[in-house]
Amino acid sequence: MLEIAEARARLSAASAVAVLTGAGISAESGIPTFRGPGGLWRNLRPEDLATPEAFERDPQMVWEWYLWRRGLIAAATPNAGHRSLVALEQLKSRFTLITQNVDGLHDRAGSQKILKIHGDIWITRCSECPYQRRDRSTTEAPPSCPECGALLRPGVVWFGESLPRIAWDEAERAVSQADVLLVAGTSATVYPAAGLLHLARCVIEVNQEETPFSHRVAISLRGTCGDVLPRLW
Ligand code: BV8
Ligand code: ZN
Repeated sequence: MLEIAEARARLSAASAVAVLTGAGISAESGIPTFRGPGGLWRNLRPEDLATPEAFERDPQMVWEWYLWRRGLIAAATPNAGHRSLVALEQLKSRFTLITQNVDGLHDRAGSQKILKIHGDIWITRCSECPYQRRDRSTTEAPPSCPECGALLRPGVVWFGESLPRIAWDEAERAVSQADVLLVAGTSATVYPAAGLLHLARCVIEVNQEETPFSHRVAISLRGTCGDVLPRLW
C-alpha cells in the first residue's frame, strides 16, 4: 500500500508528532463507538444522555448509563492500536497524545503524555463545587458531594459544556507545533476537537471509513487502528 510507505516516511521524518484519537481506537477492545453500528447512542440520541440538561432532568438514568459504560470499560483491555502509540511516544522527542475518549485505555496501555479533552469516566466530580475523586465504585445512584451535598456526576465533558481549559490550550499548541498530526478512529464530527485538524500542517488519518476530512488530509489510510497503526513505525 503506497500510502502506508508515504505515511511511514512522513512520521519517521517528523520530530514533533501529535495524535488525536476517538472511539474507533477502543472499538477493537470491545467498547462500542458512538456513531457506529451498535453504537453507544443507538437507542438514545447523544442529546438525551451526555448533556447537563439530561442529568438535571433524570440524574439516575444518566448515572446508570455511565455505570454500564464503566462496566464495559473495566472488562476491556488496551489493543494493538493503543500499544502502538506507546511505542511511537518512545520514538519521538516531542509527542502529545490528545484523546476524545474517556475510557482510560491509553493510560492502561502505558502512554505518558495524554491530554483528555473530553474528561475521564473514572473521575466522579461534584455538579456544583470543585470536589472530585477517582472513582471505581458502582453505587447505583449518583452519590452526594461530601463537601456541599450536591449530586456527584461523571467527570466527563457533556455537549454544551466547555472543554478543560489547560488540556485544550495544550492540545492546540501541540497540534500547531507538530510536523504531523496523526488522527485515528474519530468521525471528526464533534467540535471543537475536530477543529484541531484545521490547525495541523500535515494530517495522516486512520479510519475504517471515510470522514468529512478524508479528502482534505495529506494521507487517508483505510483500515482498523489495530492493524494499520503498528505498521506506521
Ligand atoms: C461545546 C464525552 C460550547 C462524554 C463527548 C453544530 C455544529 C457544530 C458543533 C455543534 C453543533 N451543535 C452543537 C455543537 C457543539 C457540540 C458538537 O460538536 N456537536 C456535534 C454532535 C455536532 N460540541 C460540544 O457541545 C462541545 N462543547 O461546544 O461547548 C461552549 C463553548 C464555550 C463555553 C461553553 C460552552 C463538547 C463536546 C464534547 C461532548 N462529549 N464525550 C462521554 O463520552 O459520554 S463527545 C463524544 O463524541 C465522545 O467524546 C467521542 O469521542 C466524541 C467523538 O466521537 P468519536 O470519538 O469520533 O466516535 P464516533 O463513534 O463518532 O466515530 C468513531 C470513528 O471510528 C468512526 O469514524 C468509525 O469509522 C471509526 N472506527 C470504528 N472502529 C474503528 C474505526 N477506525 C479505526 N479502527 C477501528 N477499529
Ligand atoms: Zn460539592
